[in-house]
Amino acid sequence: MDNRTHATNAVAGETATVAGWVHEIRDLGGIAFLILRDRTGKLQIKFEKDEMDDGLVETGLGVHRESVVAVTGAVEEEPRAPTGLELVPDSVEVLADADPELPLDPSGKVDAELPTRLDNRTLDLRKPEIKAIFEIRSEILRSVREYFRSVGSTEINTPKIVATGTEGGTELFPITYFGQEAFMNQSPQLFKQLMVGSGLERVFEIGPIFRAEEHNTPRHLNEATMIDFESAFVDHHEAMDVCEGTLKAAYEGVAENCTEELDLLGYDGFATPEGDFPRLTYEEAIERINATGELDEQLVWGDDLPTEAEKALGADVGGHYFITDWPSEIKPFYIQDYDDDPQLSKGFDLMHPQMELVSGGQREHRYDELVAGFEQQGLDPEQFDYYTRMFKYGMPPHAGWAYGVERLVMTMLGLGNIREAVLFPRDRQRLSP
Ligand code: AMO
Repeated sequence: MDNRTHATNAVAGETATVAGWVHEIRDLGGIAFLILRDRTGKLQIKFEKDEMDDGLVETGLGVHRESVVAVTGAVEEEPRAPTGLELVPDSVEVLADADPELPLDPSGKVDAELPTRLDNRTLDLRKPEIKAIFEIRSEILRSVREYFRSVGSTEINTPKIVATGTEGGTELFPITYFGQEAFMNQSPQLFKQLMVGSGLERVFEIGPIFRAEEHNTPRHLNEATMIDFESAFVDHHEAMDVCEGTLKAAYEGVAENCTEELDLLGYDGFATPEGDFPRLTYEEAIERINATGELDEQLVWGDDLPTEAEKALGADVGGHYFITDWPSEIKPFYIQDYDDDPQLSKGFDLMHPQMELVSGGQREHRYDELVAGFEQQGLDPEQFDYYTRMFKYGMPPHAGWAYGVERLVMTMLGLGNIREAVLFPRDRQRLSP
């Protein structure tokens, strides 16, 4: 299929065909270099003008930057070349010429603003340090899948076009489905729960979710990728154990398999989280936040945590941690409350010092309590009949959670904007490309 030699696999003494992009042409007079770049790195191609065929020199040096070329020739050792090797060409073929006016400079010498980069993502990802983010994202997903399989979880795919929302009405994107109102799904929540009652028992899904978030922030997207997990016969504490294991597996996979990418991103010692993550109750969390004195107004029981509160607590804790036992009122209808204190829920969040990464909890699996929960939150249980009905036919106790993949990438790599962690972001301003 692709039988070229990659730039960094060239071996001195052999004849090789390399193919890739013209990163740069350096003309020193009698001698000139074409720096060829492919996904593995760069290779110097040497042109000695007086000693080589004129046509060959003209083609090799006349080509515009970022054109795609295939070059065949002898690979030689050259200590002065950046990689210690260079290729002396016998033939140069231009496979795709590039316009001399580039919308951004993939060599990175000229900085481009984020919107320009996102408009020209193809060129943006020719920069090794940008490509590295997506190699790492891919490794995170690989490690997470492997971890899920190791704990006996089956990968599922659930519909993205749905009749009802699950996470609150205002965030829904409506669409028309053959003349009927439908929505883009905000979360696989109800489907993954239905599957713990099926023969599968323990499932995960990695897929897109859609939210009509009004706010345009550095950590919200209107289309994101979620890693969802749900398991029968576990409680919220065991679900947190799997959540913590997943996060550690992702960091370990990256530490082990992405050393070059971490180097490119300037990491000097990439720290994988160690030890058990602290589990603070919501009550302890607000006490600690209030004690930092960072907030203008003290938080009271029942308040959701504003961004400044998350940051103050994150700085205080100094690593990943869970917040458990949230007030029932600020958690969704599917989260179970404590029987001895219905104000308190078995919902939890996994926090990075900078932001929330995961929400989850023990679910209400008892039919009557579930339907009562719908009514308490002002939802019509009739609309969710396809879901509640299955709770009449043997729904085991279960718990689960969901990560936002982009937030995981963003916090792992210290990216300032969530858009850096997604190829083609969807936000209030951006619907194309
Ligand atoms: P929640 O709504 O908290 O929970 O979402 C789970 C995680 O997904 C990420 N996330 C987002 N990332 C980027 N842009 C967004 N607009 C966005 N919205 C959410 C966050 C968040 O922590 N069904 C529950 C999960 C469960 O209980 O299993 C849910 O969707 O990292």
